[in-house]
Amino acid sequence: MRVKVFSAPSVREALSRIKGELGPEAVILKTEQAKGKVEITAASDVDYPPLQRPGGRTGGIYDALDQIREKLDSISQTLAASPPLNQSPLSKFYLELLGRRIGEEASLQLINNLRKVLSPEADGDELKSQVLSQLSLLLPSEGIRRKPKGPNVVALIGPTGVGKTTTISKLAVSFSLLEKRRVALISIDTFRPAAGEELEEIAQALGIPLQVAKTPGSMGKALRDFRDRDFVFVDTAGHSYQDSDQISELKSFLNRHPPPETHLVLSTATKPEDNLEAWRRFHSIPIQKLLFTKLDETLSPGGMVETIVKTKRPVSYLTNGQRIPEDLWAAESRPLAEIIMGERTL
Ligand SMILES: Nc1nc2c(ncn2[C@@H]2O[C@H](COP(=O)(O)OP(=O)(O)OP(=O)(O)O)[C@@H](O)[C@H]2O)c(=O)[nH]1
Ligand SMILES: [Mg+2]
Repeated sequence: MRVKVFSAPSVREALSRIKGELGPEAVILKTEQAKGKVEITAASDVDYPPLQRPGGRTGGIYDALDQIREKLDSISQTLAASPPLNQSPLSKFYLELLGRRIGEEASLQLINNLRKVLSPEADGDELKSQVLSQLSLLLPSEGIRRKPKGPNVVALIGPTGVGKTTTISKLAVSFSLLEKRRVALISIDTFRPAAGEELEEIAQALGIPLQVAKTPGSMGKALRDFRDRDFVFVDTAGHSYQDSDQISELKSFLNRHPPPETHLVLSTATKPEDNLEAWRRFHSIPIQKLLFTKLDETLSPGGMVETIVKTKRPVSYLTNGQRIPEDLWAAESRPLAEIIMGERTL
């Protein structure tokens, strides 16, 4: 048996090299990720050619080569004894993960974690339950920070139209009416005239104060005015993430005391690569959590996984509709994994 490690930027490329070098019958023994690369250990049934000793010579280099050959044989046997990925239920499952738009890197990470905990024959119920447990571990969740001594300032930032203002309204209703907390609202309004008016109605209905901050100074004043509140929710006008000037201006508003806990709001109806690009653009502002909206508008919630794994940020809330406040859900890792695997809906 011949065993070789192939390193390539993507699984597809590694597989095509394996096929070219070891032939179509090659068996995948192990798959690993390393610094933006995929390493696949593959084997074929072609044996190492026996060592030719000119004139039957022994000793020195020939004995050393014999030992190396024995070592290689024993490594091959050990690797061959582990379940080959392309014959196990895990290989089918890997394709399922890709079909659920989980992304190559996160899918490989999940498969590798599963290999550590699953017995080789695991299938059916055991596989499903371990998948959900391992996937939950990749999806941290954490609600809004709750310092006993307020105010807890929470800012929602993100691309245009993802649902920031609607989500602020949901949070305001939920915290003030349902939890009976003292809530105030701030709307940062520099880029779009009358952005604050969108929250006026909800503030009036709830009888909670709203201030519109047009400069970083007026943001500071609003925070001082609201220092006796339990929660202050800060709405920001949407930004095209192409515009780095607007993002630095937003940063100067949020660079205040007490520092807001900032949630990046992303729509699940947006492609994962666009969400990751938004993360890169907004990342000059410290971001503590991710908040995903519009779950009702996507058939592939798996796209969230890649963003969560790559940004290493926990998810605070999910939203799945326009109703205030009904369509707001505190994120939890296990139900999130179940949603992604199509085992439940919100
Ligand atoms: N289907 C669906 N629509 C939503 C959800 N959240 C918000 N919306 C809708 O998305 C649209 C935009 O929502 P906004 O809250 O104004 O979005 P925004 O991020 O504040 O937009 P800008 O301030 O312009 O950046 C509105 O029609 C909302 O009703 C959701 O979870 N599901
Ligand atoms: Mg808005």
